[in-house]
Amino acid sequence: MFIPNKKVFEDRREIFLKKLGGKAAIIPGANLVKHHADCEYPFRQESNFWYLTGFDEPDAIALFLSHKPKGERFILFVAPKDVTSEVWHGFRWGLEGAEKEFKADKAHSIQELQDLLPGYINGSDELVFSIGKHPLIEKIVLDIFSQQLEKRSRLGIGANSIKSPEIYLNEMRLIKSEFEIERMREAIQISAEAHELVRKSISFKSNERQIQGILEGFFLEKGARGPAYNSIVASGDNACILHYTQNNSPLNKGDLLLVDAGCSLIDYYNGDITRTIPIGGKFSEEQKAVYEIVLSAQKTSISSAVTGSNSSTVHNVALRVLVEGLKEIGLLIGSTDEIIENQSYRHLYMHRTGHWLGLDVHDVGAYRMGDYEVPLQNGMILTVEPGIYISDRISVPKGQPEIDEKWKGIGIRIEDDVLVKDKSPEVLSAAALKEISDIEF
Ligand SMILES: [Mn+2]
Repeated sequence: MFIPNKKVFEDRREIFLKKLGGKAAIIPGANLVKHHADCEYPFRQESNFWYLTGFDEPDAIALFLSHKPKGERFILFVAPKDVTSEVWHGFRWGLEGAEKEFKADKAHSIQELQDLLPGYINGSDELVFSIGKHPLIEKIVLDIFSQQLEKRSRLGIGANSIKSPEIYLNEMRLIKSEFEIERMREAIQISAEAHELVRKSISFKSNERQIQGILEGFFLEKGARGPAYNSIVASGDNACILHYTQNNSPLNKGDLLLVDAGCSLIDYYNGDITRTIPIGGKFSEEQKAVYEIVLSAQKTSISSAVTGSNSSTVHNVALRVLVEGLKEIGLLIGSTDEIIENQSYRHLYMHRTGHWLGLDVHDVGAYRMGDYEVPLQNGMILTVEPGIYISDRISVPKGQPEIDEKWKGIGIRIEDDVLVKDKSPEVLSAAALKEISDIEF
């Protein structure tokens, strides 16, 4: 059974409680979700709840009561021990485990939430709860809040507003601690090795689905929880569908294969890597030309991901190289500035160049606030993933050249996971090779 490093979670709770400054936070965990009939999707804990508790069971709720004295601030409501239920569904920590192993100041059965919650949050001027995300308990929280509002108008006590926990947790989660960076290294290393294994096995495989099997089998083999998100295994023209997950087409030797996949560790840290490789071992002239543009955009973009830069710069740097390259091969015409200004590249490159990566694959944290760009800092981890997707799904913008058939069906993305540092960023996914000389065979 996995018991996470207790100190890590204690430290996080301390920082969170300090940030709350007198408020009472209600942070629900995830519930099981029905797949069909009596079967559920694999359990996936809610990331904020996990980040603060390390508790990996469904139907739990954590309270953080910064208005209470030390020793009464961290309360867990959990599913109680129940022999019959545990025989069917597995071990539970119960109330005692929640206090002993997960360091709750006090644990209760989840059944008691409605009765006990008002007492716990009394005395706090503000509540912290994410509205719209937890339908099972939202009514309980809002009923209590509404009673408190009434009380407040008569007696001057009780909560008078509800704030989002994201205000406090997003900025904590955006900067990764040393502990988290190590966990991310492991998730990303396993993910990178899986991509290497795919390339080495591809000659013996004939369908996208078999590649998915290699990836996800490797994740489990290495002790990960499984894929961090639905693996994208897209050969040929399928690669032009950004979130293609059918993964059931035959592999043709002359095509490219785009694989966007990463694992999630037992404690939910994720890798997110994309590689595009020639199925038959050699790029065609056109495939190579497009690959070189994307690779060059990606490397230039990665080198701009340093302390003090920002995610828009990382995107714009990649975009400029892509546009220049597409002009060179005749798929765009005109001035680079105008093409960018008018977005007349969008039929070939239609997404941003990256995102934060952590407990969520698209991790929390602002990229910009209005006109203000959030500067990159040591300890942030982001993906850098430019691409070019050539198909006739999106019509060519006015003034741009029609696309010659020889280019169609080429979809290329190259994605690495990058740790921001002062001088040069560290590519955590470097074990997955991407140079043409390394991936041709
Ligand atoms: Mn990504």
